[in-house]
Amino acid sequence: MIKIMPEPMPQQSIEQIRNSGEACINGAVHKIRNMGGFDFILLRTGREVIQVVWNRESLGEPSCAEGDYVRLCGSVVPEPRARLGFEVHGRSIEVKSAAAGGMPVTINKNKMNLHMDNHLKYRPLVLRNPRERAVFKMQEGVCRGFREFLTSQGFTEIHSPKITAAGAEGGANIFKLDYFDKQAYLSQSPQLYKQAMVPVFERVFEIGPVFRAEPHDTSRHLNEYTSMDLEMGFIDDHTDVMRMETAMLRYIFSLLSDEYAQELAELSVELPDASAIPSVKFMEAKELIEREFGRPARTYQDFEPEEEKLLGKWAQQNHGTPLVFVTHYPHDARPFYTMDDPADPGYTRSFDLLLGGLEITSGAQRIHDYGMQTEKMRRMGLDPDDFESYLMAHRYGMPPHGGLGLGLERLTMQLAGIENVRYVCLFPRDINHITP
Ligand code: AMO
Repeated sequence: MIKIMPEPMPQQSIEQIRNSGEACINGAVHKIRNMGGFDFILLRTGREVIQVVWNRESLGEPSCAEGDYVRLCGSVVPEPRARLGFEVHGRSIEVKSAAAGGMPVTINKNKMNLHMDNHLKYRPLVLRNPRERAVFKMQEGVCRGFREFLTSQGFTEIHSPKITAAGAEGGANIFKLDYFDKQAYLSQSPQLYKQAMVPVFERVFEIGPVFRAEPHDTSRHLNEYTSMDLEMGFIDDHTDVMRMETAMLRYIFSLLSDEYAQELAELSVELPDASAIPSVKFMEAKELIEREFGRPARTYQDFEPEEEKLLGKWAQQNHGTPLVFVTHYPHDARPFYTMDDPADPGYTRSFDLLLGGLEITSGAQRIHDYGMQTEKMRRMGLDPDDFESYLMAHRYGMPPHGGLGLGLERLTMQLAGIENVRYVCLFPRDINHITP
């Protein structure tokens, strides 16, 4: 017999609960506060914490304990003093799943305040804390905004392989993998694949994991992070990509303020102004850091973290935004696929975006010409034969193109003002953690 699946199981929205006289709500018993004749039961649902009044005098003691997962029924009553503007006067509680007592961490306070070791060890429990989970609800909004905006601009979503035969970004920070009898690697970036897809779709994007074998134990490096990548054809230069990123960020911020206001409030997030993002060239940035802050450059390879912080400060003081683009990185500082700037020898048509003094994006115009790409590879000591499938796109024609990679966790940590990238990753992978 053919079975047609019925409608999916509905989930009650907070608006439905607010507007209903009577409601039965699924949730966790977040906290029970005995007030004498009655209890306040805080019921934690998938996104909210609902205040329930349990009248001990008429109903007896509530038949549940903190941590239990329950179905609680009662009447919904307007209450201006409750955070949601209403409360539920409880009538019955059915325990669906009882929790073992003695939870190793206390999740029902405002801030967790745990040592990082314990915070990460008990991650599956810690994430139940409303403030902790708000970070990840907001992060959902960031990904949604990225996807919705780019889809509206004609980008196609792709999924590139994470097992690869060569590194995309160069350098030693690549994880090796036993792959049957061959050497394989974990993907450092969808870079080469997103470029290969430009001749197919013209505009593509991907949100996916990337792996970096960096042995750093810093507050801004993970060994697995989520990269939000885009790549677009028929650009004139890298500034077209920068304009796309600016518009995309504005979309994300407006989506966050419209649909994630409660998480922004929970985390005290003030969204940055992305209406006009200043842009400086790499060498100008080095000069302005020395001029404005009296800190002479010690290297011209890249920025030191302290220099990035000062640039963020400069943007805030002079342009009223924590966002700043830096363009034209030196040739040596960028990977082989980056287009050199014909007008500025030694420098590239590349950019980074900094937010609050931390790099959140790298991007560039890429080389689309076969001869130019193989010549640059050789100049950088790479063997074009190792990149045969990548160069296939170049040999048989691809439009001028460029794109960017935006670190989801870096953006989240800067928006939420969280000082360590591990706290904005559900289950972080760093040099010391591969569990939970
Ligand atoms: P890049 O290597 O600069 O460029 O990475 C792009 C962005 O990814 C984030 N990021 C990280 N986040 C957490 N932990 C790390 N270890 C880490 N490393 C990088 C940063 C960074 O700006 N293919 C190019 C992008 C492109 O040109 O399209 C690339 O991957 O936010």
